[in-house]
Amino acid sequence: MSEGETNMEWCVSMPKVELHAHLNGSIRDSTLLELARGLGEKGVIVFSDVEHVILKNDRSLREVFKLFDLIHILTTDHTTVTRITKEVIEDFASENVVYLELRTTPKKNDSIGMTKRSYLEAVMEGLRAVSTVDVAFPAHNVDAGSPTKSPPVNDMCNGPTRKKIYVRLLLSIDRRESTAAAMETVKLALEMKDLGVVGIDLSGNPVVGEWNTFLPALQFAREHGLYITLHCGEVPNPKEIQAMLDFIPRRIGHACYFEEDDWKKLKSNNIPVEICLTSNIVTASVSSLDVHHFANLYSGKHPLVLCTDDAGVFSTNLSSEYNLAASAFGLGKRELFLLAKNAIEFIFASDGVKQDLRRTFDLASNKMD
Ligand code: 6MZ
Repeated sequence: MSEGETNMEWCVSMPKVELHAHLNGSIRDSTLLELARGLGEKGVIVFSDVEHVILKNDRSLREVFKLFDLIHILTTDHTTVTRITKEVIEDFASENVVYLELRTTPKKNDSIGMTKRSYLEAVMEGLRAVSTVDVAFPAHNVDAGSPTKSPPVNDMCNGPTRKKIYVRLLLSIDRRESTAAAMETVKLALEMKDLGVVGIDLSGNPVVGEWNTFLPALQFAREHGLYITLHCGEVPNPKEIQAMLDFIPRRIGHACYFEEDDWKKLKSNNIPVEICLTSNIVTASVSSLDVHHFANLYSGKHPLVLCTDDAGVFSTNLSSEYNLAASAFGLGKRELFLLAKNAIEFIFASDGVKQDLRRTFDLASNKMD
């Protein structure tokens, strides 16, 4: 592979690993508009009031969480959850994401007979509904999780072979939830552990809720073999950041408002960071890419992975995030490729999947220039 400059086309063609993508944040605008129009016709919402909210590009962190409340009104029924899951997976696969850890908050809505479990089953139905690519997911039986049984993921995905994407699920605890609700999510994740649920995420509006509310459920999850990733330092909250780092999660997301002691703790424990450049800039969690912590972590060889966060909400995709990192931080093809490949080491799936993915990247590297 040459040392040369990258461009968008090259970034799309490179295999990639996505580890921080929220299902309801990754929906196509066209789907959201269609759903909003439908609810408008039924008189549930006023379409003209929400159209511009969906299409708006600049969003503060506060506005993002207001938008999620709207998105949830549009999407939270079983059929729609299945549809958006299918579309989101197809969209990631179409830009050559070869491993996707998709996270979502199981939701309960008595009025439509939705339980956290039935929500998750609707998500799994969406995985099965994907027809344009092969989805490797334990509940499917096509994913053996072993390099001997599963064929290598299609190398550059441009050839005649069908694309294949590994998908694993993380169940999110929303910071608005109680300890009991968080525990219910963890127990559901444990029941579904053999079916492709690999971990727990703590997310939601960072100014809402207390770390101590979620800690018992997170401890329980870890004791029972689930991996944990935490949204950490998305707003300034020194005490919470220290408490989260003391928990030593498997990964954290964001790390925007870290102080010196936090960096020390993060680095000494070698905790990988999920970096979401566009999300951080759009929400003004970081004022500009010139001062983004990516540069310092990257030059210090700290484990990190580029991610989209909410590809729909922030109008981005993973290839754009790599392209952005290349231009903002002066990375060439080889550096970008290694950055993408290295993410394999921080995934929550089995060693067999990791080996298969390493092979995919090695095959691709011979073909990329
Ligand atoms: C914190 C976020 C987030 O779970 O309904 N979410 N939490 N920070 C962010 N940065 C912008 N982006 C998304 O997907 C949407 C939910 O993911 C969390 C929020 O809880 C949001 O409601 P699901 O599929």
